[in-house]
Amino acid sequence: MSFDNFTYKGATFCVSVHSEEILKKVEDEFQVLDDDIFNITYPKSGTHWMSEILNLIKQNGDPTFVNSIPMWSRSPWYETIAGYDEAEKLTSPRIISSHIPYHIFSKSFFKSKAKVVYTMRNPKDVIVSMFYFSKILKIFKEPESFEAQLENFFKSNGMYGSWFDHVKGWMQMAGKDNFFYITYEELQQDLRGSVVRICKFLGKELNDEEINSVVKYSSFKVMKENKMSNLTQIPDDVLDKSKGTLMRKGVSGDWKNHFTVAQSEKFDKDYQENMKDLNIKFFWQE
Ligand code: PPS
Repeated sequence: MSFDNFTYKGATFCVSVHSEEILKKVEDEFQVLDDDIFNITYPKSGTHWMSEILNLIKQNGDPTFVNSIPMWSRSPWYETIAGYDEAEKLTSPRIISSHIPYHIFSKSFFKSKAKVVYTMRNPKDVIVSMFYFSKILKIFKEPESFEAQLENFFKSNGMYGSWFDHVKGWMQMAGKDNFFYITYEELQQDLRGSVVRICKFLGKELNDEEINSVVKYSSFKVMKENKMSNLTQIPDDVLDKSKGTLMRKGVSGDWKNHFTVAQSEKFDKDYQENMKDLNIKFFWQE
């Protein structure tokens, strides 16, 4: 995947989506409020899914809001040119999405009581998901091959920089009261249990019926049909919907259909090397 890019503080950004001016504002000027909730991920790790879950929790399981307001308006990506002003205007408690690397995150967060939910996904599935998304998002030049996509992953020149830097950066927050991390695989394995854990972290008490409703409306099947969540409302000059969709497969382990044994073994070796300093084992490794 390649695109017209620029580098800001060591991470790669896209000229048509980001600007240095907005990134500076994100870091230095954005006023984080005590009741803000940040939905943070590396791309293709479950951003839309977590956004839906958080917004449904905020609405006590009532789907009216997520069925009537587009994803990018209810929880904008605040580090983007299009999302920054929208995020500032949200009604509190604001749910703000972002792929921002930890070292560029808003400084005012660290003086606030705001919370971060950080969602990660098996990087092999991140690569597969990105491979297909690169074919439909028009700002990307279509990858020559899966092999090329895989190689790029280790070159750190993907959007938002290196997956390893992103995860290791955000994991510096692990153990803090206002930071909760979860994996896409845990959401897959036990969505209801995950929703209960997220509610507990947010201090939000939902009854059984409300939790069931969060689970129902954030399921892949329902989200895929929700025009406000599935990106089908994005104009054709941005997303070539004839070639695919954001809501592609929604499964864990699709990498097994794409990686050769040799590619997988090499990936595992490189992964170990890059992650050797982090003493956290993630769910997909178990
Ligand atoms: S983005 O563009 O970076 O914000 O993409 P992101 O939302 O992080 O990731 C897209 C992948 O998440 C899958 N997805 C889901 N999986 C399961 N259940 C639900 N409800 C759900 N919603 C989104 C989506 O299908 C993409 O994964 P792939 O593997 O490509 O299908």
